[in-house]
Amino acid sequence: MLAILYDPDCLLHETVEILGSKLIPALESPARLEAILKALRLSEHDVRTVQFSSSTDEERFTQLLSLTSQTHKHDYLAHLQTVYDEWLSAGLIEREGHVLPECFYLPTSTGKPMRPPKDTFARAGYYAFDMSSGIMSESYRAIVASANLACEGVDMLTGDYRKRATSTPASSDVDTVFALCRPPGHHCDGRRAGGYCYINNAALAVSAWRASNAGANADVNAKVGILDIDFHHGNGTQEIFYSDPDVLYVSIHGEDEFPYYTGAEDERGLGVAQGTNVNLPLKVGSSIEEYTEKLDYALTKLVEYETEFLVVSLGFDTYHSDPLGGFQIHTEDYESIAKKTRQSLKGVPALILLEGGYVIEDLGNNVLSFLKGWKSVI
Ligand code: Q9C
Ligand code: ZN
Repeated sequence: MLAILYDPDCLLHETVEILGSKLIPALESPARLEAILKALRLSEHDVRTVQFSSSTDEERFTQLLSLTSQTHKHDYLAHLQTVYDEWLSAGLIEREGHVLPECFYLPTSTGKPMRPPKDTFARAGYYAFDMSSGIMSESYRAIVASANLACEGVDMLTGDYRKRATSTPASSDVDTVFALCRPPGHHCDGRRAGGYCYINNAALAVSAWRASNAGANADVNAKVGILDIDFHHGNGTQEIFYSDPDVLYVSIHGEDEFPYYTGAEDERGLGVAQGTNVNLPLKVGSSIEEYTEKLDYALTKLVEYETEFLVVSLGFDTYHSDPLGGFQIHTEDYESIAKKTRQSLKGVPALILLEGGYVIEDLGNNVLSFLKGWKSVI
């Protein structure tokens, strides 16, 4: 059974970005999630609403922060939580303003350790790698809600959900969870936001899954496969697991596209993790046939690895008319992509995390198409 998770707090984050020299509403907008929800509700899909509040569910919040801190540095997480208020009290922005970076961290040859600048204004650049990761009044609430959905998804898959929930039917038969995460996660690493991402939801899911295994006296190092099919390379996820042999990261993405400095085929993992990072860059303009070749190879890798838990970083910016993408992929193709994926990894518990996808009008149908393909495999 497939369950879909949503938290209304994920709608609260609404920031701006720079296009050319103009400040515009960020393409990663609440309207994306609203469009998906609308399509799901008009169809037969049952969406489970999780309303997480850090003030009422303190225990959960503590657990979430502790799992997140396995990936993200404490000072980075504190920055996400406080920078908006600090800018506001310093008079740098008005209430409806957005924190955007000015100067990024400069690597130097001085041998001095990295340290955050004393200046509040400057700090935004220390904790980001681009200008598509603005922070407004409600961003932190949405970031936490999005991260929590990834954890709730893992809980459902591992059965912890049964212990926590009282009114929901037994969920032991849930083998796939689709978490409607917003903001997305695959671009941010341990200490930097970027590409609309703040907390790496995929990495958090891995931590949650390992914690649950540890609690159940199961293999903590059991193999996790991450299939990243957002149009963009998941530089953050790659970075986080680059030396980890227990996670196989496989990504199909636009060649030489954002985030520009990562995603090449020769990035294969380090040391004992050599071979557990697989990048499959694909030329802009590629057809579904060319895409499918890469997908087949990606799936072969995940099967060979003997993936025990699958995380799918799912972006719909591979869509033909996406403003940030460049593949020739159409609505019906998501059905075959999902079907192939599920067929290859049938029976493996799967957590699907929403990443990008920016054509609001077609996003709902693309999601429905993907779900149709996934559910067709039984
Ligand atoms: N001014 C994801 O798809 N650059 N992130 C936007 C437009 C950032 C994409 C440039 C693209 C980030 C999750
Ligand atoms: Zn993307």
